[in-house]
Amino acid sequence: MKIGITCYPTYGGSGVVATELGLELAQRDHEIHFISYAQPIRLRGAEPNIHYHEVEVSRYPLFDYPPYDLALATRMAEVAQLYDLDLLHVHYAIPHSVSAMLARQMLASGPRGRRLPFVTTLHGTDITLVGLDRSYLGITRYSIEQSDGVTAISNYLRERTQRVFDVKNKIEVIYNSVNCDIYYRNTEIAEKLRREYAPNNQRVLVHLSNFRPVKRITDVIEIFDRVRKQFPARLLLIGDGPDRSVAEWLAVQKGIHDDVLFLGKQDQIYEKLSIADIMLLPSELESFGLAALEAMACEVVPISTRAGGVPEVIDHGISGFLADVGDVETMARYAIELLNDEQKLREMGKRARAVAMERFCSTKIVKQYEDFYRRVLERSA
Ligand code: GMT
Repeated sequence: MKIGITCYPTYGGSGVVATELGLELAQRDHEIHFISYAQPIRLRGAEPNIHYHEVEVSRYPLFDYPPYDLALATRMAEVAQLYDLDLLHVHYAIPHSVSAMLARQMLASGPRGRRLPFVTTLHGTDITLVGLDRSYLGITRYSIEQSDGVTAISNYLRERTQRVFDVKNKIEVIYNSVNCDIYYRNTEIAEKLRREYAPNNQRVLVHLSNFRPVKRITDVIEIFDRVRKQFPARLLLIGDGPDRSVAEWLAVQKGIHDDVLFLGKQDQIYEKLSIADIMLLPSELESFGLAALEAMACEVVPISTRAGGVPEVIDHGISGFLADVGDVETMARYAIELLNDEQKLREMGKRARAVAMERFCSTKIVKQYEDFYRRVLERSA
């Protein structure tokens, strides 16, 4: 198949999922065309069967708000025409599904009157936060209903979309995935990184996100502070975003800032995960929690919240721990208990990897997307 993929190319789980899916599809001999305003961050250089088409957004003095969605629609239609795409797959509804809908209309009314179906994958914040804003609600619902196929990354997100948006079309759940060949506990790399990040054999806790309020970064610091009172430990904070300075200040106030390492945005996250014992993800809401899954694949035990789709990823007490949102005492207790029992920590880490491989391995999930695309193409033939 020839597939156009659009996503947010910078940091964010939806862009990661879209890019990894594109890479996986390309390896299975599909021709993949990424269409976006920048090259997706996890594209690993020149890859066979992968093409990237940049969307240029012209700026004019009259445009206080450059219309990216229109430039994107135009580019989608052009690329589809030039490369004879079979379908578009957009990740994140706003504005990508609206642009895809316009591209489909443009091609249908063009000289060849060709049909270009599009699939929308809902990731979470496009529905739970942004989509519910009244300025976007109507168009989000409309573009979902207009999609030729809709997928959601968890049962939680499917139900929530159906309930809140009252959309009539069927939403299929296809879980997020992780590349288990790249994400594994790499002991060779870990040895080198340990010298850098935990030279005195400290315990390593990790958090990975875009530091938005929904991630509750200050809870991460609170949990770490409690753990740090019991063991020599280091906290690796990977990512960046609006709540970084609040977290920095809290770490300073608690006198633990020397052990809280703000690493900023990072590539090759799997390397850092290889030295971690525990991943802290105390979010207010996660439709899935890709960061927890990536940790699990690297045998890092996730401690997270019973929020949104997280319980579909982490089995409490088996492949990680779950607590109520804001309950930092319980999350710290789970971490301390685990770090006190090396055998339990390692066994749970291994179980976490086994779950990642059995249920969320990208080689399995990519087949579900292929199958979904085929059904969409058959329906729209
Ligand atoms: O969590 C974010 O802030 C980023 C956001 C995104 O759209 O990129 O993440 C959402 O999609 C990820 C990939 O599907 C999911 O793993 C995250 O759980 C989801 N975030 C939320 O629901 C808050």
